[in-house]
Amino acid sequence: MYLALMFIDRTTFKVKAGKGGPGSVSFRREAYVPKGGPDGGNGGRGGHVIFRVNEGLGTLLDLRYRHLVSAQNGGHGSGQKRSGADGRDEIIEVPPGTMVYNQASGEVMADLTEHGREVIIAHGGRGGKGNTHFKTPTRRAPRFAQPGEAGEEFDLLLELKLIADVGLVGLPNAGKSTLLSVVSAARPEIADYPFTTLTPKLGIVEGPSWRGFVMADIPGLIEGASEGKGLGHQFLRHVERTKVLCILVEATDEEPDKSLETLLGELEAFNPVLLTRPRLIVRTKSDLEGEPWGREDLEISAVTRTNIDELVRTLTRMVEEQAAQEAEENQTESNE
Ligand SMILES: Nc1nc2c(ncn2[C@@H]2O[C@H](COP(=O)(O)OP(=O)(O)OP(=O)(O)O)[C@@H](O)[C@H]2O)c(=O)[nH]1
Ligand SMILES: [Mg+2]
Repeated sequence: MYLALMFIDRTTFKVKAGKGGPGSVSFRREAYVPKGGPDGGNGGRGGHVIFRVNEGLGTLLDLRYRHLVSAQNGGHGSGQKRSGADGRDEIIEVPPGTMVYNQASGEVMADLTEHGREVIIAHGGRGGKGNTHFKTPTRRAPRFAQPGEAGEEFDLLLELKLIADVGLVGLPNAGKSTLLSVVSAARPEIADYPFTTLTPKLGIVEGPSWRGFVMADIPGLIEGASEGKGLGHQFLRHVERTKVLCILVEATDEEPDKSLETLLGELEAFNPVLLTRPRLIVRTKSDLEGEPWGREDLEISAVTRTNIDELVRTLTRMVEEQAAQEAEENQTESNE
């Protein structure tokens, strides 16, 4: 059942580890030593492409614009047995829960869960051996060295399962789907009649902070929803898992108090814990005429984009605060 509200964030790009540096062909040149032996050093290793889990990230948004991630090549070996420098590793940070697939084979290359964990996804090529390495009693002056090996290269597919952070709650026609469509890339159906939305839709909202959050548009709730009336009921259980509720009441609603009571009543009847969730009361369609109300935290219009940035900022802050609080509670629980 929860699957319906699960949303899969996906992105693809190519990773290319660095090539190993070539080994050097070199001979000692010293005064009074007529024929110096070989002294060519090894090439350095190519840089790896490494993935690191960062629990501060919530989506794959930051990676969406990358097409190729490549690490540095290893340095050349040189005379006096000097090794080339290793290429710099390239580190990509991903949120916990990221699955990394090889796009060509479909094979799972990594399943990244714990914060701080690092995995080498593409290994840098080994540096070539310098000619010093090839010296033998019968071959005192090898005039060759190894080239560096190529780094690994893969086309990757990353997937992350997301659960909604913010649930939009409102009567049918309140403007939930319209709001989702202006703050995210999601394209829910929008129409001037109730029950347009039949199944929940999710979208990723790019907020002011780099984390972003996931917003769920659920079918409108009506009185009796908690007992199974209308369409909202079966989806109320998804709202149970969101961090923040965003309650929408439209400006043209002639009985906004009654609507708000209905919505809160349905949430409570379904699960009283929902009333303890942080919530933001938003009056929608502020571009339309309506009686002044006063119980809203914010007035918005999706059509004129009034206060949309403010709404996103506020919700981002609320999601972050709630996430911190939940993390703290989990911590206390695990210490008990
Ligand atoms: N004037 C105005 N109309 C809006 C605004 N937001 C939404 N609407 C209109 O209100 C109607 C309902 O919008 P939806 O976004 O489909 O409403 P919903 O809450 O998703 O409705 P259901 O899915 O049926 O529960 C549509 O005709 C929208 O164009 C707004 O800010 N201003
Ligand atoms: Mg809708």
